[in-house]
Amino acid sequence: MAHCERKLLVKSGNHRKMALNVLSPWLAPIVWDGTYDLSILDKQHNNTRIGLFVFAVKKYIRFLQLFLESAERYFMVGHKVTYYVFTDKVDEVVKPKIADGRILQLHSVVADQRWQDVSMRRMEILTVYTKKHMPNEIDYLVCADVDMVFNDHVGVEILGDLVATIHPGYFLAEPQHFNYERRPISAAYIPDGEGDFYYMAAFYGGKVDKIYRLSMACKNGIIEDKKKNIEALWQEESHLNRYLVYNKPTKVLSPEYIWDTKLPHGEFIKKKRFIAVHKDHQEVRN
Ligand code: 48C
Repeated sequence: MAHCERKLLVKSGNHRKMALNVLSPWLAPIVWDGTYDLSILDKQHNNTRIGLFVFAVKKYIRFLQLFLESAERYFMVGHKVTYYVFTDKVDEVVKPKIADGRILQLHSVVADQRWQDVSMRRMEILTVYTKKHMPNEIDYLVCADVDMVFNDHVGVEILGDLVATIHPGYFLAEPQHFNYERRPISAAYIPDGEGDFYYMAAFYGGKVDKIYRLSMACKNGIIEDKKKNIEALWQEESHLNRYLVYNKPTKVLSPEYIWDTKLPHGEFIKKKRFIAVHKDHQEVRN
C-alpha cells in the first residue's frame, strides 16, 4: 500500500493509527514495504554477521524444520548468518541444507515444565550468550518464536541498534487498549498514558550488546516478579514492552514482520513476511 494511502488512513478518524506512519514520534523508521532501497542496504551490510536465535523445546521441536527451511529461503539471503538453536531434543533435530556462509549451532537447554517458563527462559539464555559467545561471532542478533514460518523477504532492512516489531493484533489499537501489564506491583508495569506501540516478543533484535542489556533487564524483572509470586500478563513479552517504553527502539518493524492470517486488517499488510503456524495451543503446550 503506497505511503500516501496509509497517510490518508492515519488522517481519517480520531485514531492515531501511529503504526501506519513511516516514522515514530522519536524519529525511528517504521519499516513498511516500499520505504527502503534494498540494493543500497545490502551493499552497506556486505560483511555484516547476523544471528538468529530460537528455542524449540518439548513439542515445539515439530516447528523447527519448517522454520529453518523457510529461513534458508527468505532470511538474510546472501549474508552471513548463524542460527542459534536451543532445544532439549538435540538428537531429534532434522538439519536442513544450509547455504554457504551460514552456520547452524545446536545447543542443549533444560525443558521447563510450564510453557510460560520455557518462554521466559529465553531471556536468561540470552544474557549468557550475548555476553560470552555472540560478541565474537555476530554483529546483530534477531530473536524469534519457532512456531512461525518465513513467507517473504526478511533482510538487512530490519537491522538496527535496537529493533522491535508491532504486534499484528494491536497495530490499529489505541495505547489504552494495549495488553500491557497494568499492576504496579509487577516489574513489567506500564502506567496509563505511557507507551507507543504494543510490541510482540516473537521477533525482535539489535546489536549484541543492546540485546544483552534488554535480556538482562527482562530476566531481572521476571525474577523480581517471581519473588513476589506473580507473573506478568504476557510473560517476557510484558517485560519487553516495559523495557521498550523507557529504552525506545531505534527501528520499528511493521506487522509485515509478524503476521497471523487469522487476524483482521490483512489488507494493510502487502507483504506477510513472517507468519504464525496455526496450532492447538492446548495440545502443543502440555
Ligand atoms: O520452545 C518452546 N517450547 C514450549 O513448550 C513453549 C515455548 N517455546 C518457545 O517459546 C518457542 O520458541 C515458542 O515460539 C516461544 C513462545 N511463543 C509461543 O508459544 C507462541 N508463538 C505465542
